[in-house]
Amino acid sequence: MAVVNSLSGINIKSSQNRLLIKNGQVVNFDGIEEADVYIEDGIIKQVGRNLIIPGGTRTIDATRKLVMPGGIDPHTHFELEMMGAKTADDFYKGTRAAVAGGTTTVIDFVLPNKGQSLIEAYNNWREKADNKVCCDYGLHVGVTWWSPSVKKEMQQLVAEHGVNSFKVFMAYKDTWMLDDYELCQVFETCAELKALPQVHAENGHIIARNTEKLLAAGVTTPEGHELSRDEEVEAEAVNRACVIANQMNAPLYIVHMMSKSAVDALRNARLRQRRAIIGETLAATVGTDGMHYTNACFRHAAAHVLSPPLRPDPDTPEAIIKALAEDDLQLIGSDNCTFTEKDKEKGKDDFTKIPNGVNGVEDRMAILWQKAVNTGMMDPCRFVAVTSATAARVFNLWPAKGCVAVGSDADVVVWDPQLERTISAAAHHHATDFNIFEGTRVVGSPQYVIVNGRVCLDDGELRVAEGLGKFLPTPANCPYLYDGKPPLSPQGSPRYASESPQNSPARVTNGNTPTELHLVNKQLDGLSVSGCSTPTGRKMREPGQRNLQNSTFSISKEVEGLDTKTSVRVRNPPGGKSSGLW
Ligand code: URQ
Ligand code: ZN
Ligand code: ZN
Repeated sequence: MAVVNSLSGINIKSSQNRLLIKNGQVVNFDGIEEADVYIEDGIIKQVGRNLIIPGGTRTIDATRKLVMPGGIDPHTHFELEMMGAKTADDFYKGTRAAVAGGTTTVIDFVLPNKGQSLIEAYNNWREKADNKVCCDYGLHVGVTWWSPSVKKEMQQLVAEHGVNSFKVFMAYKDTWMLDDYELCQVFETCAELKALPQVHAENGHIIARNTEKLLAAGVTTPEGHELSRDEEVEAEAVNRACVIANQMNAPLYIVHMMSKSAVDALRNARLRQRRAIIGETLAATVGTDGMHYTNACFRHAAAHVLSPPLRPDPDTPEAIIKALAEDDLQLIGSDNCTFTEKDKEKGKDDFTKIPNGVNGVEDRMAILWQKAVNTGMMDPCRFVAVTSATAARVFNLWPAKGCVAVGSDADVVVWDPQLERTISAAAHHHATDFNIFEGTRVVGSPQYVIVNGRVCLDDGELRVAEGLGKFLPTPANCPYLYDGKPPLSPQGSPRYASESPQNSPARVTNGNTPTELHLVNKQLDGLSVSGCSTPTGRKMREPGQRNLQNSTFSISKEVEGLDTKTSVRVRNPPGGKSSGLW
C-alpha cells in the first residue's frame, strides 16, 4: 500500500520504509555502543549486532560514523511577529533548516499579545505550523498578561491541548513583561498543574531606565543594546526568578542564559532550591560573542542583536561550554528568530527598534560539536544529552524522542566527525542572508538525517517533505520534574537539577538513599572513563569530576579502531528504571 503525503504528494511508504544503519557507533546520553539500527514504519525496531533484516531494506553504511538521536531544539520562533516585523523563517523553511543541521524536533513559542486569549493564540500557531513542518514540533505557551481567565486557559491548555510549559518575561516592558506578583501566580499555577514555568530573565525596569539614559546621551548604535542590559541585569533576574520559583514550590526552566554572571547566579540558587531548575543556553552563546556590537557596519552589528545580548567578555563561550559539560547548564537551544536586513534596518537610528533575534536552528549541533567536543571540553554522550536527550526528558517526550533505542521514533542522525565545512549564509537554509556563524569552520556534521524513518538528509542531499512533521503533545506531570516528595542530597539538604541527567531529580526521589545516589554517580562517572570522552588523548580526571580536559579517548582512534569494549551501558535504560540499581 503506497502512502502518499497529501501535501507533498511524496510516496512515503516505499523503500524508505525499511532502513538499516550498519557498523556505526550508537551514542546515547548514557553510553556508546557498537551496534546496527533497524528502522521500520518510522520506529526503531532493533538495535544490536547480527540483526535479522527483512528483504527490501535500504542499508546506510555508518562505518567510522556516530549514530545519535535526532537533535531537539527547545527554543525556536518561526513566523513570530514582534517589534513591527515578522521572523523570516516560517515553519517550513525553519524546520527544513533544522533537519539540514541534524535537528529532528523543535519546540516553538506561542506568544499571545497582552489581553489576547491564550487558546486563540495557540490555535493560530497550530494553523501556521501543522501543514508546513518538515519534522515533529511541540509548543510552549507564553503568559504575557495575567487574569483569572488566563489561569483557566492554562488549565485548559494542559488538560486538552498537550501543553506542559509556559514562558513568562521579566523584560520587554509594555509588551510581554509581568511583575513579580503576577510571576508568583503563574509559577504557582504551573506547580498546581504539574507544568513547567519558563522564564526570560532580565530586569525590564533597569533596561528601560538605562535605555532612556543612553538615548538621551545620543547612543543609538547597536552597541547601546548590550550597554542597556549588561550581565548584572541578567543575573539579578535569574536570582529573582529562582527565589520566586522556590517560594511558589515550582520547578523552573531559564531560557537563553547568555553570561557567566547568570550561570553563577543559577549555581548559587540551586543550593537552596526545593525543585529542579533547568538552565538553557544558545548556539549563539557558544559560537560567537558580543564584540560584534561594536562593528562599524550596522548590518553586521544589528544582525547579532538579541535579548539577553551576547556578552563582550571573550571568556564567555568557553565558560558556558564548561557549564554545559559540568551540568551547571543542562541544554542548548537556538532561539532561532531571524529577521531580514530590511527588518533590522528599522533600528538604524535607534537600537531599541532593532528586532531582536538571530539564527541558530541549522548550525546549533555543528557549532557545539566544533566548540565543545573537538576542543576536548565535552564528550559525545554529554553532547547527546544537551542537544537532545535532556530536552526530551524535561518536556516529557522521552523515550519516544531523545534516544536511539528499540521502540523510539526513528529520528536519527548519522554524524560524520570528519565531515568538514565552513558555515556561510550562501550555503545555509535560512530565509535570511546573514549568518552569525559566518566563516566558522566546523569538523563534524550530519551526513544522514532520518526523520520519522524517512531519510531527509541523504548523504548531504536535503530532501525534506513539507507537512511530514506532526504536532507533539507534551503531557504535564513530567517524571523528570515532578515525582512525589523533594529528594534528599547526599548531605541531607535539598539538592536539585545539578545532578547529571542520568539521575534526574525525579528519579532521585524513588527511594534512593543518599549513599546509593553517591554510588550511582560513581558508577555513572566510571562510565565516562571507559565509554565516552574526547580527542585530546590525555588521561581522564578522577571519577565524579566531569572535567574532560585530560581524557584518554580519541574520536579518530575510537572510530578507526573500535575500542575493545563493543558496548558500554549503564544500568538505566533510556526512559526506564532498571530493577538492579534503582
Ligand atoms: O526573547 C525571546 O526569546 C524572543 C522574543 C526572541 N528574541 C530574542 O532576542 N531572544
Ligand atoms: Zn526570551
Ligand atoms: Zn526566544
